[in-house]
Amino acid sequence: MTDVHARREELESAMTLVTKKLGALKPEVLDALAKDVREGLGCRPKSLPSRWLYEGAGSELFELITELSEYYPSRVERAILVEHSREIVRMSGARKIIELGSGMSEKTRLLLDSFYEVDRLDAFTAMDAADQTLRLSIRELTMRYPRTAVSGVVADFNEDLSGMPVGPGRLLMFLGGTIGNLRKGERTRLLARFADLLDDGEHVLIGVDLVKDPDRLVAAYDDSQGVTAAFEKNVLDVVNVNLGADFDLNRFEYVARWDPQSEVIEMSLRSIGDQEVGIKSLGLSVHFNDGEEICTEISAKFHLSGITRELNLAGFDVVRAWQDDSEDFAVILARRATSRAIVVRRHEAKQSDGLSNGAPTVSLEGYCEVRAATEVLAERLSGEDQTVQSMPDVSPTKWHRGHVTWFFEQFALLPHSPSYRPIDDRYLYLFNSYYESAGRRHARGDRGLLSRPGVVEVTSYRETVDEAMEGLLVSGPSQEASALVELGLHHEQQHQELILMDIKHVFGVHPFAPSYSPAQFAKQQTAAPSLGWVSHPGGLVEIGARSPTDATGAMDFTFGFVFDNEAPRHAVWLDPFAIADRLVTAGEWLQFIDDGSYDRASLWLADGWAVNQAEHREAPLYWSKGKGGWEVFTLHGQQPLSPGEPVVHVSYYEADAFARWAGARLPTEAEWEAVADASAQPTFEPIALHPRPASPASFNGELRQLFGEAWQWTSSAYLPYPRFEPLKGAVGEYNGKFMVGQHVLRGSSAITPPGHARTTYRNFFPPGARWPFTGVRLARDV
Ligand code: SAH
Ligand code: AVI
Repeated sequence: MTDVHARREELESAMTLVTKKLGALKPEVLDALAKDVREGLGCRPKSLPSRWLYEGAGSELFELITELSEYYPSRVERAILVEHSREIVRMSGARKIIELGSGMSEKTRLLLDSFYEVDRLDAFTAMDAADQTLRLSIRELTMRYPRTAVSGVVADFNEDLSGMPVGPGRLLMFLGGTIGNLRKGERTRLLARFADLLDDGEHVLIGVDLVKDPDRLVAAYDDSQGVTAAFEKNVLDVVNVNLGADFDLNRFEYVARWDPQSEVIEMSLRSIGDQEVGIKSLGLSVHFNDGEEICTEISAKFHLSGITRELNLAGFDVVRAWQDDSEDFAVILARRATSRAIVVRRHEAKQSDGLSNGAPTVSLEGYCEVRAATEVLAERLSGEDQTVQSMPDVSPTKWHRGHVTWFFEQFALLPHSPSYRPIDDRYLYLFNSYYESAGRRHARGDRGLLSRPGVVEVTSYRETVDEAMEGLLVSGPSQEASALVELGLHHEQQHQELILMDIKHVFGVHPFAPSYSPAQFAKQQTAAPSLGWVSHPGGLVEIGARSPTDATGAMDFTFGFVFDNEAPRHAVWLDPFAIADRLVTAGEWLQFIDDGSYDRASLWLADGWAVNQAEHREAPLYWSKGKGGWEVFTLHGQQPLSPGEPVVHVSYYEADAFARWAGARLPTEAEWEAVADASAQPTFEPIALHPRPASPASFNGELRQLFGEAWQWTSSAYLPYPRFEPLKGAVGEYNGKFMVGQHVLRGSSAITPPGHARTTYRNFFPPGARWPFTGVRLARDV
């Protein structure tokens, strides 16, 4: 006990000492701090990059952290290095050591000693953003290793690695678990940069903290003596001293929490009460709501398999990984692969797993491909076709082509291409859809009144923006700009589907029912394969996608693109249920009609019944009775109704009434996703234009028509998932603000562009909508 008390007192006096030592930053560093503070505190959620934690008293507070009983990583890494340093010397074959985020290179000395002993330490270069700490460290190391060329480079490793010494025989060390303080996208980029800078056969040595019992993790980052809290709060002092801010550190409390989903410790400072903080040098006043947090740092924890995969994708092969007996921490030696292997791996990574879901990528080719696909859809349409708006929900093709272009102009070019000037300021008004933050806009229902700009002007608008986008894409856009372009491409794909469903409506109200595509159907089979049921035992399932934002709230599509409404992944309880193995067919719908169902109030929700009465509904949209029986209007023109094809263009009310009539119900979106997750994933089939009959069942339990035929109404209201966060900035208006009065549809349709669908995709429409390609899959309780 006495020891603990004495230690505590020692720590307290050390903390008082170091918190008084607040040095001012150099002018060039000050600019970087000003930019980070302006950006990080100017948006929601608020954040500050963790590199600033080490300024002022930060580095010394961190040294105190490493001595805490709860903070095991430094101790454990040190023990691994003590035990294995000789092996590392031998296996790396290195003579020049470089350390990133070196701090005081305290543990590193163990390793350096082993190199030095056998005369293999020709050079040691320490790289760190914290200027004063680095100087101190270099002074000590120069004395310790007189035969070695010791040098220091002050740089932010996320921004500038140009000070990296040349080879051969380099070993690049990144110890302490600091790689976990990077966001996923930063980490991927940094590892790839390491591979680019090193030569074939050179090595990296990386320390990673491993996933473990959350209680131990939280204790390590929220110690009983409050040293970590003082370390995190120090960043506010750094802003106070260097930018003339008046943060009152007593009005912020430190919070550390474990996020089991992303396997990250999130550290933040939470405002105690509403408050206004002035930042004199920036001429800013920042408001904090009571309880609002500033994310100051994340500390990701790893599994050996995951970090090995990340290293492989970046271009390294793990030579050896050393762990302590409790598997708390790992030190990994990895060898830089051949340049050819790196090119192949990166190409494969892009094509397949995790890094991209095969849909648009932010390469120039990816951009051009999506943009061209829109023009291919519009090619069949005359200027007049492209101008008509047949109802307020429908937009003219010409407007869609302009609007998707405006999206890139407004969100990618204007903020990220300083020399870009809009071709015509009026387009910013005409082609804004619903973004309040982008200013005033033309009324949605009046889009069909715009005879000008004509299709020729819209085409040249597209070309001008494409040219500027090419410039942006080849200039190596920032992570934020790339993410916005990626969002813009998925947005454009959504409008490709809208172009087709809207033009179908435009042609559908035309007295001669023109056809969009003259191609005839392949002869449809008439009978539907019999309907089967796939059972699910129920229980706790997980649905949804990983969040498309990182810990600071910035867009991060490293794990594949998803819209914000698909996240976060969360648990849902399901009771046992069964789901139909195919969609409801037109033939089954005919039986529903023939049974007088459109006239039986008992089958209908009140709102649906009211619509039936007001509009004399008796069949799905686009169905009509012709001389030879029921006909259906399609993008191929008027066609006889084929009983085997899936029913499409029914409202939620109709879907719900049909399910009741059939003695079943609609699935919830969680039920749909739970079964879809275990079934065939969406393919890259080209657009079919009209839903096709189900293939005969090949074996039990196979779900057919999940994707590519008709969107499937679910009984789930379109609501935010638990802990939903809209995207940061103006694009936060993309989805979240529509989360009322609509229902979720799952799957995709015969007009969804290839590569756009996902198992977690949440489409949504008001319950009365019939002009989208909406169909029905039944479910029932078991
Ligand atoms: N490697 C030491 C110190 C770890 S503390 C150890 O294991 O004990 C993390 C170090 O990384 C600090 O010295 C900090 O200044 C540095 N650092 C953090 N972010 C940085 C950045 N973006 N660029 C350069 N150095 C950074
Ligand atoms: C430097 N880095 C590895 C530390 C960590 O464990 O993430 C920083 C730290 N922050 C709070 N405690 C320690």
